[in-house]
Amino acid sequence: MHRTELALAGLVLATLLIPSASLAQRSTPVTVIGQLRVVASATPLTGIEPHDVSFDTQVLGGSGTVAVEWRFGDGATDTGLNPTHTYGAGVYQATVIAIDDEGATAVDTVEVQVAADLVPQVRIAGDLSGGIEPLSGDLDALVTSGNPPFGYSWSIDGGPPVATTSGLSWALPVTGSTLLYELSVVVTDTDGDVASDVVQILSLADTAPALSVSAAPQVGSAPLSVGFSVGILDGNPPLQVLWEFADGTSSVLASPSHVFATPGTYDVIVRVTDANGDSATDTVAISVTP
Ligand SMILES: [Ca+2]
Ligand SMILES: [Ca+2]
Repeated sequence: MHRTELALAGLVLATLLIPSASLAQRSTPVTVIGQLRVVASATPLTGIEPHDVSFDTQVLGGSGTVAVEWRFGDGATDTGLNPTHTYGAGVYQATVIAIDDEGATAVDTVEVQVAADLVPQVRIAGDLSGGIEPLSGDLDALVTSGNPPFGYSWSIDGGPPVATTSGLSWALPVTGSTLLYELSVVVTDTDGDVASDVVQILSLADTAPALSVSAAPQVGSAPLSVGFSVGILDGNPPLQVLWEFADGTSSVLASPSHVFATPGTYDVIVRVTDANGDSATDTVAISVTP
């Protein structure tokens, strides 16, 4: 209720206390003394330690001089109408007591809630595994403790903020180079305490394999046993190797040996496929004589 309304309510109460008959019998105006009332208010009612509260006292009615005393609920007191008080963490019933010259008393109470000052801690969770470019994913800042609400600031490699929410959807640039990125978040709680975390994400350059095949011997009489090998440059591991010997057989060994039983010319093909599907082939001809 607004103070003005409270004051009006007090006046109405005072009017009701006057017997209408006695008013009519008096020939001179009377001084009306309303019932003593007191209204306590405080602001702000909630906060974080150390929490400064301003109190206000509204005294209505009463006879003569009205004295007040605030009891803040933590052992401290004050006799002013508008005291201030600093609280530690806890829930307090702050009470104001008013006493007039005739010993009438009135009491009112406000509750003050003060939270402990906590320091946040933050841990980044989400897509952290890295891999072959282009890379993208989602991260979350998991905050424990601290005083909400929290502010967030994400950055990549110490650059300007890229997001100010608890989550980050990130996409790393395609550079053609293998680079280690640092993604970090700074969390600030409502009273300015700060926490941070950082994660590293490895972005691998996307390369395609390049091959150089070798075989020995490449010519000989049947049955001819040939040893094969392939030199591989680049490509993103793991690499898969497939040899096709042109006689209906194949091998997935890196350096297979193969026996050609029947005379003829065989165009042996080796295909290497990397982790993200890039592939290359090379061939070598084997001549088997009778
Ligand atoms: Ca805090
Ligand atoms: Ca690749």
